[in-house]
Amino acid sequence: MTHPLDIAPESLVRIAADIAVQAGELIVTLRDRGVSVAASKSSAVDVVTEADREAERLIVSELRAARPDDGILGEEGTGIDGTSAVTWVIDPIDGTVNYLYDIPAFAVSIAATVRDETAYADGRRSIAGAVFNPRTGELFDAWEGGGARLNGSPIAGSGKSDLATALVGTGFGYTAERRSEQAEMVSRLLPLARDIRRIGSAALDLCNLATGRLDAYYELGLQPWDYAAGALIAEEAGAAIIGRDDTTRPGTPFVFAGAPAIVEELRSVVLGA
Ligand code: LIP
Repeated sequence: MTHPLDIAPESLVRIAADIAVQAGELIVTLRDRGVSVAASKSSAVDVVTEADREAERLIVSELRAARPDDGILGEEGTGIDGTSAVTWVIDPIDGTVNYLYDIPAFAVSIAATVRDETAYADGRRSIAGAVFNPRTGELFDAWEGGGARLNGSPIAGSGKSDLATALVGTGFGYTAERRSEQAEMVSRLLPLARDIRRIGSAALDLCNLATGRLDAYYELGLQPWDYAAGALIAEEAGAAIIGRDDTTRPGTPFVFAGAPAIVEELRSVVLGA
């Protein structure tokens, strides 16, 4: 497929996958030596570790070597303007609290994105992405129009058609005010869905949606690095991803993702519409 930007997305996904595996191997090595909080961000429980920072340095170095003209946006502060059409959006450890507690649900997320004001709220569209869970060895990847894979094998979402029997993933922010708002949302949903799962990594939530381990997922307040790769993987596996209303693009304001038959009902229930 010749991409209109004369970029071969399938070549980018290989770069994302290879570097995600390298960074994944680094973060588990560091974890096994012992980890501590290096700093906090939006609140005392919104933490960053030295491993986050070291992994981001590795990812940036490898991306710069592979594609020196591209831009890079990283969760831990990297902001490089490129001269090509591609900006890499990276989360060196998505599921940082799980990493801190060594709960095996954290991942390296790397996405190649292009400008597109019609796609996500941050004005980008992912054209290739990889999410790697180094504890499970699961590597999820996708490129635009190329489908989604888990360890090289094609994956597809559940195609669930009723919310009442749907398993729904979600997550909660790091401030008390945001969590109070999210508690009201989940209290509306709980009586109307099979159950919820709070796994603690948006990237893995979206990849679980892509494999059918979840039927839907929503979250308020994600950052582009949380969803950039996972959302592409979920879309390429057949999920629909929408914003808080029909005129708002998905992204930081809201991500509602799921089997196409239930995603709008999920939004209505969560928002109390
Ligand atoms: C996390 C997300 C998760 C969300 C957490 C946090 P981090 O990202 O992946 O879905 O519920 O509050 O934002 O901070 O681990 O990179």
